[in-house]
Amino acid sequence: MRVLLSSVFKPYAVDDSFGRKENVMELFHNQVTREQGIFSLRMNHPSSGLHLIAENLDSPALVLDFPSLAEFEREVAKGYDVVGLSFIVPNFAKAQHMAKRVRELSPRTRIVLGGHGTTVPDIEGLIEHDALCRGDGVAFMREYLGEQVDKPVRHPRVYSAFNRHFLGAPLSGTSAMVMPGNGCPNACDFCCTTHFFQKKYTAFLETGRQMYDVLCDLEKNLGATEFFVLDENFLKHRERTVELLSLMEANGKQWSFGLFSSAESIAQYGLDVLSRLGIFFLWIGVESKRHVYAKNKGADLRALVQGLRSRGACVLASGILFLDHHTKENIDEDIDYLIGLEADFVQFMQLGPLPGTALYQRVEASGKLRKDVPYEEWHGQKQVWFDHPGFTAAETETVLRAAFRRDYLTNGPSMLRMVETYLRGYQNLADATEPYLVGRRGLLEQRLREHRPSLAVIARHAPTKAARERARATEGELVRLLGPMDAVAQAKTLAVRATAFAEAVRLATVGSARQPPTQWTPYRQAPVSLATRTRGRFEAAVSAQADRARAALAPGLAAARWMLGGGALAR
Ligand code: B12
Ligand code: SF4
Repeated sequence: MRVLLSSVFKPYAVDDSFGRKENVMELFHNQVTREQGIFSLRMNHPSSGLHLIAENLDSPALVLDFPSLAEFEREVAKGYDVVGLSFIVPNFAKAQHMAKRVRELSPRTRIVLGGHGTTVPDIEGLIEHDALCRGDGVAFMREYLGEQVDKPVRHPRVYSAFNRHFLGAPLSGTSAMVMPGNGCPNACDFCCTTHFFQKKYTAFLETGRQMYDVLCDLEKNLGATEFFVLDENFLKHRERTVELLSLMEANGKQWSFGLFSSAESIAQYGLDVLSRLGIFFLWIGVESKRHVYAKNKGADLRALVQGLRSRGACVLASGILFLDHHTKENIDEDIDYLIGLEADFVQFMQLGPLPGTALYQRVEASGKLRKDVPYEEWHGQKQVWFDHPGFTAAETETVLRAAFRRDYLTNGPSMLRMVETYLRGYQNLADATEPYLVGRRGLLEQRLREHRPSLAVIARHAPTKAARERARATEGELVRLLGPMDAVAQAKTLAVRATAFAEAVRLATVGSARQPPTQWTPYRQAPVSLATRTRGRFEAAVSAQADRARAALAPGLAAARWMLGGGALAR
């Protein structure tokens, strides 16, 4: 059996018959720093679910991530036994087209659909397929291919992010993806993952020891000491975390982690434990001040955010706009609350009834679901797809954008906040003498040194005087603590100034969309040839040049047409 596992095809974040420009294939630029111009943090993440499945099969498999349609079609034409497509609801039209092309190009190939997009109502009749997986794909694909199902799950070796840029300059460092488990038992009504995995948690890595062994493997083979943990509520499982930390300490591992966790889970640990664990990024679902979800009951979220930041852990606070209780008069209460937490990053997401959730059932039953809105627009970053009593769809777009702008103008660029957080963590450990904590301080120093060259650009170009002054004060404090910048750092500062200028020009002319390069990852089969890999890049470069030429010529052509037509065309 030869298996091809593919993500949906690019281009992403453009208006075409398969997608919309707001649906950006990046975490930060899509839903966090999207209004921060040149200060937006840019990076891509691989389709981890596909790697997890591929690693756990016996059959040879190829994971094709971010292909162009042409690359996908050329691969399909090679005649695979099975093609697995992973998609989410807003990428429905892409998956539908890909399945159709598989049928046309290789009729004998069986098509398996997986991922959150499989919850689309009546999908059975909407997308060509032979099998449909709603839930975990590892067990499903093993069974589908006639392989042994109840074997332990092996962890793939995957980088967590690539194509990482800030101010147009590449960011250094290597981080690996870790997937300890799927699902969450908290059952928040709007949440896709809890519903998709039957409101329960399934651990792939059950103990701290298992997780430790996987991290050692990733460190050895990928050179990673920083890990992004793809688990909806990692800290909920205290025993596993505590065992992991004790193994790290016993073996002198100075690893650091980016995590998702809810306030009630975080509350099980003191700040000291979290700082020893080396958390550098923590995503917390704050949701709303007035509508308090069970996971946030009794939590002082501002104190939590500030406590974490004082230990060098950057916080992403996530909030939901257009909940039932929101009106034009009171929505600012939640927006101000989110901004007032002074987190490093703020995500505003529109309430989105997605199939499979309790929220969807409720909205659908009330007759408020907008069935005329195509799935491409069900992404939460433009207009809501249900009738809200307090807002028109167009108003939801304006309010969302204004919320992001207000956070940016009030708290400054997120990257400035992040450097401030690392600085606070460093200062907190200034007097530490215990070797493990001295190591932690060293890591924070390394992060400060990496981001220091950007401070000069922030100090000059941040949107407000207050943010520019904070950047200068931060650099002043760094001079005091670490000394003046050496020649290398100064050269980097000059380079970042140049890339920041180029990035500003790019944003103003070409726009902010960036396409991730195609990733070909073979499992149990020969590497993909250089010719195959470079052909797509060449095609992409040619088409990007053609787009640029079209954009550059457009005003001239329009003027010529107008003159030739005596202005008639302009009317
Ligand atoms: C990483 C991530 C991203 C990355 C995408 C990286 C990539 N290369 O695709 C980024 C940050 C770019 C992103 C963006 C968006 N995302 Co996102 N993202 C996630 C996140 C946090 C993790 C996904 C993941 O890797 N999980 C770990 C793996 C192991 O689980 P999994 O993907 O579910 O895969 C398992 C099963 O689903 C199944 N499976 C998956 N694919 C396949 C394929 C086959 C053939 C089979 C058999 C099985 C199978 O098997 C896997 C192993 O068990 C999830 C939330 C979550 N925790 O799951 C949201 C999530 C998937 N994203 C979501 C959404 C909506 C978006 C955005 C629209 C932004 C937004 N509004 O949240 C954009 C869209 C971007 C775009 N243009 O497509 C929704 C999907 C909702 C839905 N019902 O469709 C989720 C669930 C979050 C949410 N809002 O609740 N996202
Ligand atoms: S705590 Fe987070 S992951 Fe768990 S159900 Fe609620 S929103 Fe989903």
